Amino acid sequence: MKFRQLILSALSCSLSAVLLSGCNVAELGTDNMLRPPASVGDEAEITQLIASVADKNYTLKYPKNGSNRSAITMYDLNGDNVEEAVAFYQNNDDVTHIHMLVMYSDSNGWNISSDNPVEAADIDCLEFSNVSENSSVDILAGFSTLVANINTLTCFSYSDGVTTTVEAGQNYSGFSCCDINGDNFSEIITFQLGVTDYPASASLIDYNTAQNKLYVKDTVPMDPNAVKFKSISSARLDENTSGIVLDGITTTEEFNTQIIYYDNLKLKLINPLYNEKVKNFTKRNLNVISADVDNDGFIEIPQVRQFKSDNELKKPADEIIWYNFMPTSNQPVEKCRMAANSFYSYSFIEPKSWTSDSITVINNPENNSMEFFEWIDNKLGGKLFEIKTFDISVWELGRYTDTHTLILKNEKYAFAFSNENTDSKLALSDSEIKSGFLIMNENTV
Ligand SMILES: [Ca+2]
Ligand SMILES: [Ca+2]
Ligand SMILES: [Ca+2]
Repeated sequence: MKFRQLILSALSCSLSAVLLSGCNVAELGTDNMLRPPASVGDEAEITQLIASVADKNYTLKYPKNGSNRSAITMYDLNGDNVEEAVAFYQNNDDVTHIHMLVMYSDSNGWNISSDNPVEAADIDCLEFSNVSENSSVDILAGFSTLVANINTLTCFSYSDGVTTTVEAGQNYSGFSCCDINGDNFSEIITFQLGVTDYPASASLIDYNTAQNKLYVKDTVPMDPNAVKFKSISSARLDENTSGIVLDGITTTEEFNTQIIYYDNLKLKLINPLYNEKVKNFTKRNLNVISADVDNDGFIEIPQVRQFKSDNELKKPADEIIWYNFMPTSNQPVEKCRMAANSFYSYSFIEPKSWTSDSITVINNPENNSMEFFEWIDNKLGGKLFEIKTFDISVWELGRYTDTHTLILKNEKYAFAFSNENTDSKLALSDSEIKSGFLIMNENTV
């Protein structure tokens, strides 16, 4: 099924959008994706080492989710600038276990640190994060069970060639790591989609040093209607608070956003946008995900509504209103508004001078255009300008350069505007129109 979907392009305009890194991100990779693969020599030696510990017939296993999707992942666990290797395999005679191998290299070549068989149907994901509050980065491996959306968390700590098991075993559908309480060590936030006997919830998993184990510090209910997460990103919510922002797809194929953060005073995990009795204001049909749209380091969450029209033949465009969510005020704070054209995947950032409901935007599919009007006393007022999409071959013929001014073009389309230059106080200059234009990426679900 194809949804109308808009994802802001990070490379598009002055207003760029990028999912924050710094913490693990579920769907979109972090720097480990950019890491070069092991040298051919290393890889051959590692492969040989796996074959030496596995049965004669074995299969390499690949994590299905997360940013590390290889059977062999290189990562410097102990910070000595030499990478260790983590690999997954299954002996063909024992399909009830997946083995996780930790390997390290020294002057003699590659060695096994540990071979950990885990009872599991498959490997869900592999992340690296310092949760055990020592000098090494821990290995967090999630294993699938036979029940969909129920995975099991495992944690391993590596130091000087030795891998130790950190007691874990929590169930989850997805998880993300970030320093959610500001103590400079990562915690794990697990998400459970609603499954029989497992209510939809988020849990804060912390580390108990004395017992060397992960434990559930707090749990908060989540929206049971979210059946899948489109995007999970750890992000700064305000100066003092980091949280996890989740864009979910609901049973009715709508989208909504939930925010999970930790209140250090109440010592509680909070999901402020979910309340069983109150509609989540981010519920939307348009597939647009949370992002730092103005590149100021704080994530924005989208609300989508339609512009107004006084005429059935003039279909209003979608408007995306972006909010910051500040835990201190526990209120969404409006950041900026955009008129969105999901068909041609672009949007227009409304200038601050346009107060709420002072303008409206109409989609004109016959003309391939989005038309901007004054909105006065609940009626369409004067036209301010239009943005029109031309097939690039048509634009290159040059027939429209008298009426329209090019904003940008790509291999497929030319985007151009025609400014009415009225004396309306809402009118924009040509350069203001150009700078408000933003290309978005289109994807399919
Ligand atoms: Ca190392
Ligand atoms: Ca922390
Ligand atoms: Ca921002």
